[in-house]
Amino acid sequence: MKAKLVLAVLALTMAGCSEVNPEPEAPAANVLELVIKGMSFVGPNTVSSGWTTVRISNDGGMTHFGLVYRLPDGVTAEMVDEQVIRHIQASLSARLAGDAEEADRLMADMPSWLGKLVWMGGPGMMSDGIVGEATMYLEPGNYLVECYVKTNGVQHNFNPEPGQLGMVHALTVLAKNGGMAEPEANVTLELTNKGYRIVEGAFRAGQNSIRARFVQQQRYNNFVGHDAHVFRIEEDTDVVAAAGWVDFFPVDGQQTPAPAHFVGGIHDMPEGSTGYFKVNLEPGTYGITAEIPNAQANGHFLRFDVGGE
Ligand SMILES: [Cu+2]
Repeated sequence: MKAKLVLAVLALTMAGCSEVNPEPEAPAANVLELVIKGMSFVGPNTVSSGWTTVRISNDGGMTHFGLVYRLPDGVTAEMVDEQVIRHIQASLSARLAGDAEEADRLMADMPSWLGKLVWMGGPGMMSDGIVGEATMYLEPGNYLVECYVKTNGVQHNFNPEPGQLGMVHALTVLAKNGGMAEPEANVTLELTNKGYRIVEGAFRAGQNSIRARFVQQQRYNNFVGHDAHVFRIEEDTDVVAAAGWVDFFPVDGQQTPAPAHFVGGIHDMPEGSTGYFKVNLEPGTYGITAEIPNAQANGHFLRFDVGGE
């Protein structure tokens, strides 16, 4: 009798356990992990759709980034390489050689589908040793992850070998939704035509998750738009040089070595969209700047302080 009762109680308790305390389910993660080897991204070429984290570990010895963009139907990585990247590199080489006319001609000679490439975020400027991370909502389709920082007058996305890609990584976002939840954030940053505004929260020491709201967006010189790149301001940092360095268009724009320590950020996204990025910050002073021409004069510069714990 007693044994039966104990068994019954035990059975009830166990049943109760499985109902009240189910195995906790780990939240779904949908992450594309890339590393940098020489002038290439290395990692998978597919990821599930929906909220998607692109995480890039940069221990390649120099500053890089990972712009993510969607290709229109019928446009391949090879077409981007041949008709856009090689033209821009040839233009840069002509300008460095003093032939401004040829440089301008090459920049004007772009395929009609150029305007249909959709910049969809991706990790911003990362100095050596930084892990860049950006999270965007990606629809299924064909994308590229690209870095076009310059070293010795050569863009990282350019490979002098015909038919070979540089820092251009083909990515297929699959129809299957990865089920990842929209990230949380401790800072909400708005990007408008006038610049940046922190509308909620504050930067802190340690890991930060920033919600970037692209309230207004436009293309400058047919290529770049509002984005956010975060750099550390030390006592000896030339802030004007660092804020201006991210401007892609001058021949020495984005030319390594970078004049400051860049800790990450997020690239352009379409007006009305929201993306997230992470930066790990030590106490100190930081600046946020954009890839657009004359970022600081356009208001696209924000200085902020991070206090100790
Ligand atoms: Cu690079």
